[in-house]
Amino acid sequence: MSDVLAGLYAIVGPKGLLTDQSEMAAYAIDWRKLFPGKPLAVARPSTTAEVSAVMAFCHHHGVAVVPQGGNTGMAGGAVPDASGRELVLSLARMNHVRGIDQVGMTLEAESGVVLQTAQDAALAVNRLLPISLAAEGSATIGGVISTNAGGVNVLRYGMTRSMVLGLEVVLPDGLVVDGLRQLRKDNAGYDWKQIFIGTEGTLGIVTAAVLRLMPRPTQRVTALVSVPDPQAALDFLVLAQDNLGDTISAFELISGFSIGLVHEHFGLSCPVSAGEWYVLIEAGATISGLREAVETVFEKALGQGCVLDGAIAESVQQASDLWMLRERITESEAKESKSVKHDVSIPIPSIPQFLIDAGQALERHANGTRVNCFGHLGDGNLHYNVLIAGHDAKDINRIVHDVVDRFGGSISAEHGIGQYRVDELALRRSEPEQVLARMIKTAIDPVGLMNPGKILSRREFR
Ligand code: 2HG
Ligand code: ZN
Repeated sequence: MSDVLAGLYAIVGPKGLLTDQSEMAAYAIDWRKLFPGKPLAVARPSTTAEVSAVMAFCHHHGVAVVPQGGNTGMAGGAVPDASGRELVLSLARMNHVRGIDQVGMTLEAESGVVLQTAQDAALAVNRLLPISLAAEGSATIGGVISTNAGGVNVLRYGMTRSMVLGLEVVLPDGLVVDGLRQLRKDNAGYDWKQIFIGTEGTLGIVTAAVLRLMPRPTQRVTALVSVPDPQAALDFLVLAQDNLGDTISAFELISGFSIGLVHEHFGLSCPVSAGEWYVLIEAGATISGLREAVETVFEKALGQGCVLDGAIAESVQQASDLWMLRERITESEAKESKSVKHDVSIPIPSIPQFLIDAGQALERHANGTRVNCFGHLGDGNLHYNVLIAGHDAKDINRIVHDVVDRFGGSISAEHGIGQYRVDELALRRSEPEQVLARMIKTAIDPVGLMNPGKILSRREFR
């Protein structure tokens, strides 16, 4: 064992260090298998003090560290490069929910707690942790914070950032910064926690968090409707906003193509007559009358012609079946073909025109590609995934992102930059924005040891 491995072993003990290639395999590559890496080792500390000691040790020895949660990310942000010199620091053993405050509506959890475990802990005291995404059975609190994850409830509750009240982080040199406050209002100085949310472990390691909880809706109405086109989906959104207000928690656009993939690969049938596009809408409330209100919106929408057909779930099981049609899209796509993913934000009224323009641009430059489009229409976030037919991923990214730029959009709404979008980000952000990003990185991680090559190019920092 090398001196470095022996030093790490002395800190985290036998349960906390993996060096065997087969044991490290799952930590070495992202789930889409796009970014195979080779870790120096995998450290699995079980306390903040151990994380701090590992970081101080790595800082002293110039070892780069790649933090990893559930490894469910879409952009290769949590895996090491192939050099065999980067240490993966898995937070998986830091998996305790430390406490819940029902009155103050907060939950404190270590960063390796699986999102679903935290959601269940909140439900047990009749509260809601509204961060919700398809990977919630494996994604961790630290991971969703570090990527500022979105998901299906952003429309009502905001991104992960809006749920974070307090953070504990470990800086690249091992300094522990404890900001685990439960306060709703706290203007005492810099709100430093914000720079660790969504920066994908490039500035430090999130070890624990205090999250805001919400009242748990006692009634929930879930419906799937077919719509003639994306503009009609937006007309339906306006009707829903006017009549259901902020009870709407999810408003998901699904293409007929996506529904077809889920049918093909999981045998799931759609209860609504075939359309080019669909919307999955969910509303929740703690006072009565919600279902009647949704039915009224549905009637109006049918009358206006923005909805063609629809089904309102009659039971929890039916609601979950409708959600399966949405949640299985990513896996169906993976079974169908290789794909070039785009996770774009577009100003909401421009979405129909964006879809037309992006389709035409692909036709011009990459004829014969198929597009799996779905996403969080209520937030202006589309997953515009191009199923590859012998085209270069970089070209496809460029074509789609050029259209995104024309609409003043963003090339990453919720998945982050990771290593997948580093070059594209450098093209799309202004020079002053890039200067500022480098100033922040250099101030906190001057040696460039934190998650190298993620968000910012490796060339600039190592
Ligand atoms: C979702 O909305 C996820 O289901 C995954 O963000 C999107 O597979 C994708 O591109
Ligand atoms: Zn998504």
